[in-house]
Amino acid sequence: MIRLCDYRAPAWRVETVELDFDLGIDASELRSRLRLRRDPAQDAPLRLDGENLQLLSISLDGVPLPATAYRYAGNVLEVDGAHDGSVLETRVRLRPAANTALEGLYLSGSREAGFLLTQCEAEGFRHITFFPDRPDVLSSYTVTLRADRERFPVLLAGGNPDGAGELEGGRHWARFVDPHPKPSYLFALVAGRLEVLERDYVTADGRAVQLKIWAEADAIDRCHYAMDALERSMRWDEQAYGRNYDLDVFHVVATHDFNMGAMENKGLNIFNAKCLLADPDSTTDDEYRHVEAVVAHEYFHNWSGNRVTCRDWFQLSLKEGLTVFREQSFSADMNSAPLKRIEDVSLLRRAQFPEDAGPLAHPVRPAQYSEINNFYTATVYEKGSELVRMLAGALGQDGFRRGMDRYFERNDGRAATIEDFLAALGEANGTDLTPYLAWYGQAGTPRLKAHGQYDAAAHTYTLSLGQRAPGGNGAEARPPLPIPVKLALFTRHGDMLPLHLDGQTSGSSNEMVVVLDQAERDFVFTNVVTAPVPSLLRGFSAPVVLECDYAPDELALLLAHDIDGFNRWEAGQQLAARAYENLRDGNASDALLAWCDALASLFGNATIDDALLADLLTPPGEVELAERESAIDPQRIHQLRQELQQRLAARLGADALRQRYAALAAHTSIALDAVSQARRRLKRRVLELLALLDRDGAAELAAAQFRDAPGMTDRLAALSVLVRGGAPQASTALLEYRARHAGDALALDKWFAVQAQLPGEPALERVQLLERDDAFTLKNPNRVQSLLGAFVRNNPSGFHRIDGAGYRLLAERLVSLDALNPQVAARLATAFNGWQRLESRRREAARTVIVELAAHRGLSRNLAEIIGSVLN
Ligand code: B3K
Ligand code: ZN
Repeated sequence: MIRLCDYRAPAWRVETVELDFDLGIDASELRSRLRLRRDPAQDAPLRLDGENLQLLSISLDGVPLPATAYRYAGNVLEVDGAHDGSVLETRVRLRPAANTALEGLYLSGSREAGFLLTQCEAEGFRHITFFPDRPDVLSSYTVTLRADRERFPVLLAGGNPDGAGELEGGRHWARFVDPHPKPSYLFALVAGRLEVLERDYVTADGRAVQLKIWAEADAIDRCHYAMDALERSMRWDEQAYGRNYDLDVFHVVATHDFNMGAMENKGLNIFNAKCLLADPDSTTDDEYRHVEAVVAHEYFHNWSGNRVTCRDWFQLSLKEGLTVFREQSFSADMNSAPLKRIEDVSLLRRAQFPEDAGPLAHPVRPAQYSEINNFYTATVYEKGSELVRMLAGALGQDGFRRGMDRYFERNDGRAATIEDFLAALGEANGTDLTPYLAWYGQAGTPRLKAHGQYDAAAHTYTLSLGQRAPGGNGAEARPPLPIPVKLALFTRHGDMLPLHLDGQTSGSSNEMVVVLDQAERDFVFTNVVTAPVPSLLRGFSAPVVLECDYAPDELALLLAHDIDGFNRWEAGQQLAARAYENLRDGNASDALLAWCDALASLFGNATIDDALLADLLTPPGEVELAERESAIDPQRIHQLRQELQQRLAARLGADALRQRYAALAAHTSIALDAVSQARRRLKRRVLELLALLDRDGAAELAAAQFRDAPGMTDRLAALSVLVRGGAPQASTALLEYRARHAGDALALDKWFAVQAQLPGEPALERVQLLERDDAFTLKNPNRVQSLLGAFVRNNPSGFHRIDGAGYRLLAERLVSLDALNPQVAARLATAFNGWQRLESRRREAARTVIVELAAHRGLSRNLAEIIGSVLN
């Protein structure tokens, strides 16, 4: 276990790094020269990290070391005799083609046509050479690459180009110098046959930059959208944060073999192809927005992550939470802000809330870990972003900008901490933000209880707010958190009331933020002329679960009238959850009626945005509904949710749905503007609802939509309706899709995923059948994710079979996968999270499987840590 409280500054730093690579697919050799600096206050021997390295030679200050002068064991190289200013030189041999973990130097694609690349974050650099592989060691890099020109025509590393030329025997070389000292996790190289898309860019502060996006020949035409997104991101960061790019060239590379979404290596971002490539025939609208967001995210890291990096991996959210926040703000500016907020909060609830409620829960700044790669979680990223959002809200737009300027200025070229961040934001605004530090240190989702009391005689409205820490160890002892609650009060006619907070003299407005910073507190509003309906936590102003005793008609009122798009949707979600409970408990159906009536009237309302309407017509997902239960039966939840949607569809009426579908389908376009995207989104939702009333009719419409679809959004939506509805047309459509997109890995991923999400019992057999498909392999993370990931994560009713067969399948695949790629295996294994809250038969079945897996010998540290935690 590594613990935050054990942090010590490095005893040895590396001032300059010179790396010389001789690249080959099977074997690559690397000579490294490190100029060392010693911390005079510490007396530790020189110890460098190094994993699975074949050491060929080693010398210190030009003198080859005898075997007695160094020891390489347990992934540490200890060297005697080094002093401040010493130069350590090592030569190692690496085996890229044999590297299936996709960490360090590895091969993407086939031996004949593929290319070499690296992935270092978090601790991959130690798989490349000996180094103090920790983020607080910042060094200047000079990298020289040598390789066969025919096989590796393109040679790239981070930094600015510093010469290139020919060598004997058909070989060539290229050198890169990075003027910005950086931690080893930001090192990268790429070598192989790649095509390039180029654009010139001039930064706001006048630097001419070449933007170069690299991809294999068959993919380069699909990089234009990413290039536009990159340019938009660069402009936005200049305008919103005053941040300019700082090298002469910015490389971006696409690979199909990547453990995550993308990586912000300095000057050489590397992307999973699914987060970079886009064209209308193979990319859905949602994926387009995702590409834009990930391109922006990685670019924004150049400041929030690279120029200012993390002192240690416990501070990971310092760069990730902040960068997600920056990315979300960018996406909100580029697209619709309320829709973006709905999407982000949905993700938080689907991915982070369950994580925070189970055995894998950890604070945004964890206190300990065994394998850091297991901590690139929804908590560190998404909840981390919510914490930054609260801080930004507390400071206001100008104050936050002032604080961010101070943060970048003061920490530029440093490895910083969360405390540094809060200090810079606070000091630039003359305020103390340290109370927010508590948010970073505790796991679990806090509950916010709200109760309102109207005094008609006194014209006062008292809002009582209380907070409750989530259960678990030490919950009672936790200090209260500052919880900003943005609120408004509505009349029963849907108008907003002016707010006068008792004791506050300044003018009134219709919306304000109160901060609950103690266990309980009353907020008294005066001059309230009528009993109001409160709209609380507007825009989701804090990552909490709100418990408020609304009556169904009050939620319906907010759903109809709230002008905060997010809260309008949120009122609908709360109402839908109550409607679901009506069905489940078989009692009163007041919420069900209110929900259906409110949506029926919105459905007939021509002024509402199509995309928002589509979201309003979607009840909380199965995972979110499960969060509200104690003995979870995922198949029953699925059935109830289907019934809920069927009731809604019936209330809207088959004719109205058909008419709406026809009107939306009359627009056939692949345009990416907001209106066209919104139409496609609503068209899909309407078709899904219609399928619950008129199976055959909807299947015919879907089959026609599939056949005539001008782009992937419509095609995939239609395919999904056919497959999930078990329509007779589904098998032909699947075959056609398979043939049409046979050469397109990203489109094939969607073909696997759509089938893996077949609801209920039949899913498992389908998954097993698809595992035998020629295109399936455990070696490719995207393919694993598209079949197994989609099954275990996005298909609760399929995965949680009562006979436990889903759990057994997952456990078996985890063992095979772990031997190839521990990071991917560990991520997949988090699907076992929450098994303790399953109803008893499933719980027993899951427990047996997990216990057996935990006892399996030779699990990677990654997988062992997840399985071990999940069992507790
Ligand atoms: N920083 C990388 C993630 C690295 C994950 C290492 N297991 C991508 C990102 O967050 O931008
Ligand atoms: Zn990131």
